[in-house]
Amino acid sequence: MKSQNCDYKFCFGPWNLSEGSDPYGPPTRPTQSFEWKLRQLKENGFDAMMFHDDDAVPDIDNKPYQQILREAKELRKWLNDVGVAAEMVAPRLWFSPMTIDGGFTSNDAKCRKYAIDRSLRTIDIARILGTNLIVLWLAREGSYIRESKNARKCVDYLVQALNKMLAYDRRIRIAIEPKPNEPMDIAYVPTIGHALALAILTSDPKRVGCLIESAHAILAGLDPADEIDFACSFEKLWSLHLNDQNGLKFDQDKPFGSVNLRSAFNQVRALERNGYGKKGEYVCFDVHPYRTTKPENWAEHLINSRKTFLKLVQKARSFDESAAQKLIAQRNYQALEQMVIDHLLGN
Ligand code: GLO
Ligand code: MG
Repeated sequence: MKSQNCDYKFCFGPWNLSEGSDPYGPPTRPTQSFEWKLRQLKENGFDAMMFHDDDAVPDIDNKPYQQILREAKELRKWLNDVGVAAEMVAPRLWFSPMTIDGGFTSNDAKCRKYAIDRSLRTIDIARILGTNLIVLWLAREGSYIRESKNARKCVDYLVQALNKMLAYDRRIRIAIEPKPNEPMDIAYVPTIGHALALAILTSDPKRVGCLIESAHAILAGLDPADEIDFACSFEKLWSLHLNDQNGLKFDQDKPFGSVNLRSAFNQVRALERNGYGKKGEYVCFDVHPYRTTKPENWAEHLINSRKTFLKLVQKARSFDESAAQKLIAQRNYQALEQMVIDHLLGN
């Protein structure tokens, strides 16, 4: 089902209704059930939910295979009943003690096997939830201490893991979500360029694409709109985490457009010109409520991100393209810039 008044479909994940803990303090809001989160999603006009494997099947590492399948089926029924789709499933390869030194690129062969096995369970869950999209945020694939790992070998390990996943189910597509740092000092797949280059090394490059998160591009010193155009040039942008980020610091996951409205406008323009969403792709907001947010305002960062996005779609569609083209032909970029500012300010 599409949201009203717009051609885009929207989603978020259960973790986007986080409870306010940070590395320096405990939660600031009470724990909420998955049912409550699903209700927030539905009531606020979203169409789908993103899942980590253990959002779908909690405590997945301690459950037998048949039980994992059974619980995934129960969840599918629940989602069908409330009319919510599953956008993707992502293996959470960064919580378990087996992934302390990396998932696919751990120095320990047993740990690498754990990461692959768990990713195959993720595929089982995705199949049951009715999505063929597997998202890989390669959180711990990198190093804190450069000499502790062999980066050349790690590229091979990543390719081997992707190949195992691709062979396990011929229908899945893998979207790599690059991020340059945090939790690692430096990640092995920091940008969209790296993700798409890695795809070429796999056994089925057509089924390996990417997911852009605005904040991750900014953390890599890149422009999210240009990253969108780049990925779309390869027809590889299969999902999107819109948010915002105030410069080079910890991953902030701020509401979309809250730091840099002009950059948000340019991201929406890039999506519009590439026809993002026309093949069923979702606009997801990977945003977090502030630690200070009161329980009664819990979902507002999501509601506001969607609201800003929809307003920017209108701004992108009402931008006077022919006036812009005239200024471009005259090389009058100063006037072009002011035209954009006036347009955003509503003058
Ligand atoms: C963290 C990532 C994270 C992923 C999610 C899906 O920085 O953005 O939120 O998007 O785990 O894999
Ligand atoms: Mg993300």
